Amino acid sequence: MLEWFAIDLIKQAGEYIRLQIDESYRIERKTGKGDLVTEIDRAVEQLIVDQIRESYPEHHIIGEEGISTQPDDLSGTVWFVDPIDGTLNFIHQKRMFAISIAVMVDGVVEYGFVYDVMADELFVARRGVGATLNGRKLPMIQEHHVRDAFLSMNATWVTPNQQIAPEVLAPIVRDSVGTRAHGAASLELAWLAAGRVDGYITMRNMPWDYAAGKLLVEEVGGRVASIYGEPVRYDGKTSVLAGSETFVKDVVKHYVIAKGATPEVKPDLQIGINESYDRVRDLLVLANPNEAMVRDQYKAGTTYEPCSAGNVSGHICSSHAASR
Ligand code: 2AM
Ligand code: CA
Repeated sequence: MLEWFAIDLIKQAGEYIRLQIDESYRIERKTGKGDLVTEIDRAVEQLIVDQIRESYPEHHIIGEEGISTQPDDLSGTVWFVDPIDGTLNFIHQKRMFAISIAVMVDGVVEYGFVYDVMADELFVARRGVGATLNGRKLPMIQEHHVRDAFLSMNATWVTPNQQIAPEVLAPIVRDSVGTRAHGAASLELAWLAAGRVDGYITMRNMPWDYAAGKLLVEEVGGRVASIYGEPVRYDGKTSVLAGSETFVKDVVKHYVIAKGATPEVKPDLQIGINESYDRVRDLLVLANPNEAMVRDQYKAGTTYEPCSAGNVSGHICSSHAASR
């Protein structure tokens, strides 16, 4: 049965991580100094993907490290796999990271598994049946307003960032009982389901970060939405606002909407066609100091310019690219 297969798999993967955690391993940067991947992340994803493929060859797998071919859509059975959620915690703290696996069938998440590897705590959710922690059923969560909530939220979102104006979320930090930054979305959602925190907010998660944790929260009566109160999407990056129904409504109504923040006004990226060489000259020369060559390439192809909040933030030439 799928549930036992997944539990066995996640425990095996956890055992592998525990054996490797004190060994030396390669670390690579992905998008920045805080976005890292280790060879352990990749090895764990490979272990999980191999076993799913062997037992369920017709299923699709969407893994953070992209070991398997990504499906074109979410039809059929899709596994969302994050081999190590909280890679920075794994590297620096050697604790507070999780393996997160969710199983979606025809667009609906049916199972969620979050395994806190070092604490040996396995959270399991089955849609419509409930959520458990190491086999014990989790009770329904308590209702909270922001003023009596203990929150999990990274400091990133109350400093200048690309996703939201800091003044939207800073009052939540001020008004709540306390805020902690735990750094592993799946665990923060699992802890919410277990009543250890009363809310979780992030502006940037991918489906493998939250799909399993979201079902855990929903199975104990909580709600998971975007920061604007919309359903979260499974086809790309999204904000995540999770807590009791009261908490989610309070945040959306009294903080997000009250500040006039909507998905339409948040900084967005628009890509237009560049029609003035002078507008992009400096950036082009930054990428290739040979201006004669740059000018030839510019004339020969099409140049696109991404704009964020009205400012040119980079350029893409048909024959080469540079950005800042
Ligand atoms: P990760 O460790 O698997 O990358 C940290 O606040 C949480 O956000 C972690 O769950 C982390 O997952 C996730 N995260 C970090 N960088 C991210 C990014 N660029 N996009 C989506 N999720 C990210
Ligand atoms: Ca990860």
